Amino acid sequence: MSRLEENTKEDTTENIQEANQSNKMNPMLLVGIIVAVLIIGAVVVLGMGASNTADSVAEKTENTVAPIATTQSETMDEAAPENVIEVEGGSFYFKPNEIRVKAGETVTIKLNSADMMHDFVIDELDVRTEIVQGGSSGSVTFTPTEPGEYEFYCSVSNHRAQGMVGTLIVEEYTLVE
Ligand SMILES: [Cu+2]
Repeated sequence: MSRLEENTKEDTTENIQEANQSNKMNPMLLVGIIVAVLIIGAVVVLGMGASNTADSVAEKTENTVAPIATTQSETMDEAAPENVIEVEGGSFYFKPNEIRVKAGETVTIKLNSADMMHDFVIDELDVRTEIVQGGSSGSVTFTPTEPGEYEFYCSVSNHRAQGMVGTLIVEEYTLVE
């Protein structure tokens, strides 16, 4: 056997040993990489899971909130533009002191206080605004069903006796085409 051949043989052996070593190293590296990937993957999945949960919570919150907002705006749209009757309350009067509405129609009475505290009350119809301060206003929405005349008054102190009274006239509902 020539020397060259021996060298080649040694080289080959070394190469095989190196290959064996690297084959031994690779599994450890692979395990390390797999563990790292699993950890990263778990973190990513958990992160996505968490954000998905947050998203769905946000969606649920929106879904819960939205209908209320819609209902409120619908209610205001129905009541606000057409059937609001503004009444001024002062010491000691209502202006106007005669209000006409139609039976079956929803009406909002908006009481604007010109001075001090007043409210707007109709006992028979269970109608009552909050007591409002001078310069501010309060309202009550109701639907009278029985035609007739109803007294409204201010229930603060002795305002009713001093003249804070008026008449709500509920007229028979008639179809207008
Ligand atoms: Cu009053």
